[in-house]
Amino acid sequence: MADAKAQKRQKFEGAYTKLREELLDYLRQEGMPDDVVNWFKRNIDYNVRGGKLNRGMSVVDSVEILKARTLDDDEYFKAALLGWCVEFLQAYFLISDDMMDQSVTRRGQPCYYRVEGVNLIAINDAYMIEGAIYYLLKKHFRAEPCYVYLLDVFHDTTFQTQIGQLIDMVTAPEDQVDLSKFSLAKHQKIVIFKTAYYSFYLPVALAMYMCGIPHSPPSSSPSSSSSATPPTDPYALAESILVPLGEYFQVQDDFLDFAAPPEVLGKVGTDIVDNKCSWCVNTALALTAHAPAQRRVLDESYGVKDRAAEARVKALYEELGIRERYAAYEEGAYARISALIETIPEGGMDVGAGEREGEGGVRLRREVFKAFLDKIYKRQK
Ligand code: GPP
Ligand code: MG
Ligand code: MG
Ligand code: MG
Repeated sequence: MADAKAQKRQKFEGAYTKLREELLDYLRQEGMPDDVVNWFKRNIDYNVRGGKLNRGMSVVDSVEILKARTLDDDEYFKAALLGWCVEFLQAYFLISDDMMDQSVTRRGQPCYYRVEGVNLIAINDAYMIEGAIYYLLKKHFRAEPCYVYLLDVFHDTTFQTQIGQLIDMVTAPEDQVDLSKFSLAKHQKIVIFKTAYYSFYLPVALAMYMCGIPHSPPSSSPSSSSSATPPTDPYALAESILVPLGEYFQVQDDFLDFAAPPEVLGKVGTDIVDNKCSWCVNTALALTAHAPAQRRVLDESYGVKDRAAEARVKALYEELGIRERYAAYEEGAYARISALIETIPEGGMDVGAGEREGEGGVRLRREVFKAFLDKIYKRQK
């Protein structure tokens, strides 16, 4: 089992080596000096690989589920390319975010802008990683009918993530604690825009476009926009499931930052000390709305760079029963998302996309979404 997972990752990493060569070849063909080519190589190696690769590999998984068969070599490479483009997008975000947050480490090594000799060149390096996405898409998809949709979805999710980053920066500046700016409603906006679109919707939408799933024309009946009726457009349907899933994932991330033992989580949580607009503090704020003494603990100790202050906030979280609140949230989220997934017919939704001769057409299947939900439900790290 663990072996199969390692093999899958290795195969995915094989595609990276090929894509990196294509990018470096382009620079060489344009006559770039060796030190420039080597700088770019170090940039992408440092920033794009070495993450968990969950987002990227989920594009491949989704294409396999949609086609309901093993991919041939060309299909695999194309799906992996789209997956790597998601990883490139994430690398571009994280380099920039670490500069804005003045963070020190990422993935167990110094943040890229802190590497000797990099500093503000990291800004251009982040832009170049973004530029590489469009170079690779053009090279491999320009002649395909889905090309314009791939461009659109990358542009749209990039802008959504930038909006999410802005709400985050404005709501929770690290050096200026003001808990009156926080609320669960704002938290929801931040996590949906900053995380859910690019981490959950983007990989699945890319897989769907690659499989040739068309948009359905907007329905003329006004009732279709009511929340009781699932969207008829397959992309709107996917979004209606994946955005709540992404939101659940981030609430979990916030909870684990406070509650998971560091030896299990693989890092020490810093949300309290860093004044993060986390689900935990927003829940605590809601619970202490009529308890001034407990609220004072938050006002005096949240976002304070001091271990004792952090311990006081953690003790208050325990007193308020944040663990039990989270357990209830998790059950509710699981039930809600399962119900959304079940709006897809059991044998899959007919999306009118053709397949190779002799094979069944592509259908939008529950398994695409279940695969995500099962990976996340009750995760400990
Ligand atoms: C990380 O959030 C930030 C993003 C995923 C989006 C950044 C978007 C940009 C347009 C730059 P974080 O700062 O809350 O998390 P971490 O702890 O990983 O730094
Ligand atoms: Mg950050
Ligand atoms: Mg940030
Ligand atoms: Mg976190």
